[in-house]
Amino acid sequence: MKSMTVKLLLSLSLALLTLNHSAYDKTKVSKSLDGAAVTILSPKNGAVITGDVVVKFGIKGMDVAPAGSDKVNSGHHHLLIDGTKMPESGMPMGNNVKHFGGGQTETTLTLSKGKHTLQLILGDKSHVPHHEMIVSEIITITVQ
Ligand SMILES: [Cu+2]
Repeated sequence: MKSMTVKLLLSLSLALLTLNHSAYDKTKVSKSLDGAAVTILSPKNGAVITGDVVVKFGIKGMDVAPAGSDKVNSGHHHLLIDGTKMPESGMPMGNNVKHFGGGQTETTLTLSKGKHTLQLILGDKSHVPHHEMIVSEIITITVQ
């Protein structure tokens, strides 16, 4: 009788787990390596910039590879500009971020005058953030 209860509980919790993770199958999400990080190398936080903004992307502990690449422990950069909400775990990032699916490590932005925030997010070959998510600090710049 006791073992039946245990079995029932086990299958119940398995069913719950399956439900919880139907939109987020961790077995399919690319894993990030311990210590992996992305950084906005330039501009510096607080920079005041006249004209176009050249943004340089840094990465350590993982490699940059184009979208679609099967290279292990890799991803491509995504830039969140004036973002208010982080991408969803386990879902491909959409048009709310700029994709650098060619494996680019810098870009030039033409931004309106005023304050802007920038943040990098690494995504795997399918544009899905890794687990754990690899994101940079948010920097604030002023375009004049
Ligand atoms: Cu992408």
